[in-house]
Amino acid sequence: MFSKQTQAVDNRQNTLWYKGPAGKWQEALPIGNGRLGGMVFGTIAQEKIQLNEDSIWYGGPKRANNSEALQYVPEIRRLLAEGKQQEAEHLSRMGLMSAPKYLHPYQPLGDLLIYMLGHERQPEVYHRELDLETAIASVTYKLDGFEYKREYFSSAVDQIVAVRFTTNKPGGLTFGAHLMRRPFDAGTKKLADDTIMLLGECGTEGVKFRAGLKAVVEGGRVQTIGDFLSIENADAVTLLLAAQTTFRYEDPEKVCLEQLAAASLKPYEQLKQVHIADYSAMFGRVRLKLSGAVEQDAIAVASSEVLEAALPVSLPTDARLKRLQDSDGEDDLGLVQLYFNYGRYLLLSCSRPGSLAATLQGIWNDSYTPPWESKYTININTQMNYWPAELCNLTECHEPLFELIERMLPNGRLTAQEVYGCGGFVAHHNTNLWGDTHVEGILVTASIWPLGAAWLSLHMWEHYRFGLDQQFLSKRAYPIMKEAARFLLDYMVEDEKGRLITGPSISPENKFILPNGITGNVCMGPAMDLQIVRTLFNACIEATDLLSCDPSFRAELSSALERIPGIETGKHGQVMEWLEDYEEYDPGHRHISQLFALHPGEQIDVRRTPELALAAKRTLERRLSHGGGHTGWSRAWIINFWARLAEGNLAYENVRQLLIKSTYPNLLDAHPPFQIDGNLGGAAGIAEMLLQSHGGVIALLPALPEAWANGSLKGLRARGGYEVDLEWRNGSLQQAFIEASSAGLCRIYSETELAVSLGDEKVNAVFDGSVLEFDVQKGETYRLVPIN
Ligand code: FUC
Repeated sequence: MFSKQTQAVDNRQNTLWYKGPAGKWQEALPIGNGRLGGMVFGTIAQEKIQLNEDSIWYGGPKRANNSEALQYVPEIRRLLAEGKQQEAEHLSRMGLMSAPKYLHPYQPLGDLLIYMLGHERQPEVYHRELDLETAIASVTYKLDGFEYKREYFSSAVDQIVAVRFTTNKPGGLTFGAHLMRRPFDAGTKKLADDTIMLLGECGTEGVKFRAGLKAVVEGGRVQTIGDFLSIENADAVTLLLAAQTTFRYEDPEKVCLEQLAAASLKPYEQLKQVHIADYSAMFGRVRLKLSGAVEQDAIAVASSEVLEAALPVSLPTDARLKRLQDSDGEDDLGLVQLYFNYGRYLLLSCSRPGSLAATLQGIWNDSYTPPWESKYTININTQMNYWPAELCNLTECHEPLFELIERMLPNGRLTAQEVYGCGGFVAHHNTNLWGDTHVEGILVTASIWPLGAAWLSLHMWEHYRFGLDQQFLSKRAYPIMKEAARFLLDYMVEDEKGRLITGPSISPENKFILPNGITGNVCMGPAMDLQIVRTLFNACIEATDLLSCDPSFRAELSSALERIPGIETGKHGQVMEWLEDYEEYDPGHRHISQLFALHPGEQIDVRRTPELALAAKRTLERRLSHGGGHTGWSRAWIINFWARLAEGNLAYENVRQLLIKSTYPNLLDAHPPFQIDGNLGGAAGIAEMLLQSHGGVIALLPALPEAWANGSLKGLRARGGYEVDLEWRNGSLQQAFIEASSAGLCRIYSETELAVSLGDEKVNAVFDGSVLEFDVQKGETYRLVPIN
């Protein structure tokens, strides 16, 4: 009898490692428990751990809808209809946008700095690493023949960051540790001989925060001197850091002290093991092994065991990346695996139940004025952060996004009423800690875009589609989707051809050139808007069927759908980005919004709509030939697009380009600067190359590149409540295991017939030449093998 393989884990494959400390932030290693994060530099004499807490944002809520907007929306539409582009944009800027009083960025908490006595020398040996299997960073070095080790992790269980120092030199640890405060923070106070507390605030309307640092010393002693914890002649020390803000607690100091007290009662080894158990239970759900072409003999020897990737694990990670960059893309499948696993690690470390949603930088930001305020840009970036959540079996990491959407809801209702005179829920291209939804900023290129809530609400629908949680659908997803759809029904207008269209809006964030040479952004009915509307309305209709509710709303959606323009192709054979076949101002633009329907949407499909799929291909080729994919996230989206187009080699080429052009030595994504969307979208893209489940069918190895001829994969999820394991050889599926979480009809896309079995029993399946169908029972795992 065949059973699912348990794969042996080799930690070296899932470790980022370096021969020296980080010289700059882009070399430091991220740790995080969703809420509390650090960037570990690993410097010997003066260690630095740059810290973040997810609710430390400058300033308070803005709730600043432009109070005059209501009267100008029809006026802007009229100007657009009359072809008065510049006048329409001029009025949009003044009439719709909320004056930015001040920007409200996500901010750092501060730095934990550690000054070691007598360590100002070159070490004899040095090693720094981040183990993705345990979510523990560590540094080991040798000085004067003595060994020193540091371990760093952020525990979701104990809600603290722990930094552990050990040495084989008796009493060999003497150092001062302090929390570097920001110029505008109140300072640090002493709470006990072993505890200091940093006091901070984020402007008069913003949150106040506390960060407590406590030393647990073995041998030697601890006292405070000035702002420092002073540790003398210890054998081992654990530094515990807790941080909280008034966003969650009235008295953050009290909570910090409770968390420090609780953690300090546990032996370090217990803190560590509990952290590893909690983290690895989620991280270990998915395993990916990739190998290139392997000789037949080797395959025979390896039999059903997993083939090792060609891994230069002996090279430090930065050197390995550089090798790829210098050779312009020589295969390093181990690095691809590492990048994929790092994406899962990062999502788990910056978005967990109880934390806030991942910002543009996850939780890792060292600037008080970060690019784009390190907030939530919801015209692609925040959504991309969550693409791996369901597919890569980290569904609980999606929860903070749902809470963000729910926090936005009351604001979005007000914005819908005050700006557009509409019901329902609207949001524009940005939101923040407070879930603001107004038309933000002064940039017409980005701001005039009221589809943010609609796109985000589809994430709740996707959560349902993957897990089939009826309760979630009825209590949380559908009510939000319905309000996002309500807004659109009220907001869309009829054009001169009787079609229902959105507008004023934009195609993020590209410009078109009108026949008279004038360039513009603001328009009626850009392609992505209409694709999102169609996706959302269809999802709502399906939800009303599943929940047997709202027949009149359902009817309203159905009749609206009949009047919404479909996807059109233009003069370059491309998918049109706007309702008219305008020339793009920037044909290589980083946003490829008109392909929403290809990914994450599914109206364009290689099998169901081959002509549109061809147009999507032309669109990508056109973007790329004009320099597209130049930001990390754009490149990551391109991987997902090629994967959906079943173009494995092109998808892989873009994985390589992501690593070559848009990746820092710590493997964080370079927009540039650092943005986490490229990491997370890239990881999702790699998964999407191997498993897809849109359009009602599961596709196994839909975009397998030639270079990944052999490999295996365990634990990805497919829509319909499935978990999938795959094994392939010489570019062909060897076997698949599909575990069903509920009874139903499983549909697999396949070019060849597959035999289905459950244990030793054959399962009846119907194959029509492209789709294999068989009934599944809840909790059972089915084995699929090609019939030769
Ligand atoms: C969008 C993108 C930019 C950047 C910003 C945060 O505006 O166009 O490239 O990622 O979001």
